[in-house]
Amino acid sequence: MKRVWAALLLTAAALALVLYSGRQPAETGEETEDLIVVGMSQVGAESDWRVANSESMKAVFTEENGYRLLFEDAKQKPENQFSSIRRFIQQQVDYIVVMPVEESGWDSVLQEASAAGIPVIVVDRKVDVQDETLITARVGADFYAEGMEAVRWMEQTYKDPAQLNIIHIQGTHGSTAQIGRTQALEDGLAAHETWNLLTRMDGDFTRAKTYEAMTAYLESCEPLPQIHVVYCENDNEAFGAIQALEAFGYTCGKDAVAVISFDATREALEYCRQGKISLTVECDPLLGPLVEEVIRDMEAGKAPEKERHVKVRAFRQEDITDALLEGRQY
Ligand code: GZL
Ligand code: ZN
Repeated sequence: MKRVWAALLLTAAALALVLYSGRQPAETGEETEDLIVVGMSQVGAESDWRVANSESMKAVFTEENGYRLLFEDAKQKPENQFSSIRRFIQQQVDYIVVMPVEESGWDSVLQEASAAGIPVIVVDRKVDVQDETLITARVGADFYAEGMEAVRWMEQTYKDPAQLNIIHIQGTHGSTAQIGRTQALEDGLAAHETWNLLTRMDGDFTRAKTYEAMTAYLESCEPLPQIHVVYCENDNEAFGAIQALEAFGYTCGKDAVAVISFDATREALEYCRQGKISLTVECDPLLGPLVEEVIRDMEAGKAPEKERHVKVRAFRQEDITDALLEGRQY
């Protein structure tokens, strides 16, 4: 009997605590003492970058830190994100954090979140909505600036080339990372009439898709083209492209095929140290702490910064040292 009394007292105390803090207990099924409930919709697990990004979120939004994290993986399908967010709204979470797959299609579901009074934090890529007030804050990179880092490297590396043959491998169509990195290369092509786009293909940010697409392209070429630059919109595409190129007898590296990639994950830095990747542009995936800062600000009644950009850095072979690799968290 004593245990029953104790349980009753505990529940009453927890309820009092919840009422005191004015936080409506989110209906997450399990009893949530005064944890901040965060509904999180992640793109998927398509790349090394994405895995590091998810780990960074899970490392911050823990019960010890005062959170209950409801983490859902959309398997790169926008429609899965919309249903996740509608679930979060029903569960009356305190915050919605979304890493959007694509920019379009968000207006109605974010209006529903707004009507439910749930702040939405957009992380990494952007959403394209009519009413910007539907987004409380965005934390992520400037993808066009990343692309321009690569275009400037091309300009410095190939001074007035007779003809620079370029293959462009795009990321997930309609994602901000693809849009920004593509725009930079488009601007480079427009600015240099001797830059020649051999072909553009869809790598969807994965190694497998890129390996298939590059293999199919090279099989269609008779004779094999002279390739100077392969512009891959993330590291995993670069790994797939290199595998296919080498299978067709190409050499990737200095004074051969220059492979450019984005993310600067550990494996890409290794490729860069071997010279197989000529330039990899960093896009920091460790965004968990920045997202938490937004939530802490709001919990303290402060208006969070509307837009937080992470820094852009590029790595060439000569930049890769043991110390750099040891210091990397992803
Ligand atoms: C960039 C992120 C991209 C990475 C890819 O911030 O959106 O998605 O560059 C990932 O590796 O798939
Ligand atoms: Zn596509």
